Amino acid sequence: MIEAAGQEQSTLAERLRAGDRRALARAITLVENRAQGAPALLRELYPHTGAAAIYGFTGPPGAGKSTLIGALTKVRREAGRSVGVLSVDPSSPFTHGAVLGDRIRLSEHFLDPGVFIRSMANRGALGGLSEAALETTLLLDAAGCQEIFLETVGVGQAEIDIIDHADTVILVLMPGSGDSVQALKAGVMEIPDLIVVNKADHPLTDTLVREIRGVLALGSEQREDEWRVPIVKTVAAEGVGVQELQELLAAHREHIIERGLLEQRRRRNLRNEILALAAARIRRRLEASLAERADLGELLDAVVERRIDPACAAAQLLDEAPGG
Ligand SMILES: Nc1nc2c(ncn2[C@@H]2O[C@H](COP(=O)(O)OP(=O)(O)OP(=O)(O)O)[C@@H](O)[C@H]2O)c(=O)[nH]1
Ligand SMILES: [Mg+2]
Repeated sequence: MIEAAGQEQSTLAERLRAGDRRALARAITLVENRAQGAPALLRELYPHTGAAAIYGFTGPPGAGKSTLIGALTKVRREAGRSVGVLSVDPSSPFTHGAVLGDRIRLSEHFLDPGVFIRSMANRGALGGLSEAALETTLLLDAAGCQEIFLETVGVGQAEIDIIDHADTVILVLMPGSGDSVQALKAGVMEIPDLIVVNKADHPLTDTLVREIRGVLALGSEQREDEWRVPIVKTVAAEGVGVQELQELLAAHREHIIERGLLEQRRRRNLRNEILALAAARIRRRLEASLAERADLGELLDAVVERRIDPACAAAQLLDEAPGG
């Protein structure tokens, strides 16, 4: 039985590596559902990943991320590159909305065998959405997608985790995105590698560009990678500015490869991922051990009755001294 399951996994991995779309779709579902075979599949495929160029697009709802990715996909397909798209929506409990939006925005690519599109929402990924997104990115990479576009909505913490899997981070804003500019200014979000002001057909476009310039000027001395963050104006729905954006993405990639920064960045991201996975394991282990501890109820009573403070209780759970 175990033998048979192993054999089936290796067949799936082989089919996936050969570019079989159904195998890829099935593998992603396994990963999303944390199915039993998923870890072995990822273990087998991991040595065959790392070749894809990964671009992460983030920004407020409706800014035009999907439309831009659709337009870029077209440009990259014309250059003969294969493309994978993963849209992640941490705010939505359902995948259906995202799928529907993508279907419209990316519809012209649906029949192209060189393009693979997938959406993922909170509901879809048991456990960590960020983990499922990373694993799906690895699957797309192993399946031979040369360019991977990750899309995630918002500028909060969960989104940033997902975008951390990217080599190049693109923030997409539209006129009226004042909140996002504030988030940048306040340091809620790290300064991205490129900023797109989409819907540049709107009269308030230049006001937004000026605001962004102001924020970028504040932090420019601190940037260690010597990359000047470009602001690109686009009208994604009409393809305006998309070629320029493509050229800047290529320039950024060249910049980070030439200086060894790509390797450095991936190393940093992988370090964070290992830590996050280890932390999740410790948490699961802790929760399992708590279920078996009889004194937990008493300890909780003591905290509820204000005899012990929560920090001391936590230390006690771990059999540590209360000091730290
Ligand atoms: N006027 C104008 N509309 C645009 C432009 N680009 C996209 N849109 C429209 O804006 C709406 C949202 O575009 P999407 O590409 O779905 O935006 P998104 O950022 O992916 O949205 P979410 O995934 O829901 O966060 C759609 O109706 C697009 O047709 C543009 O440059 N100008
Ligand atoms: Mg979208």
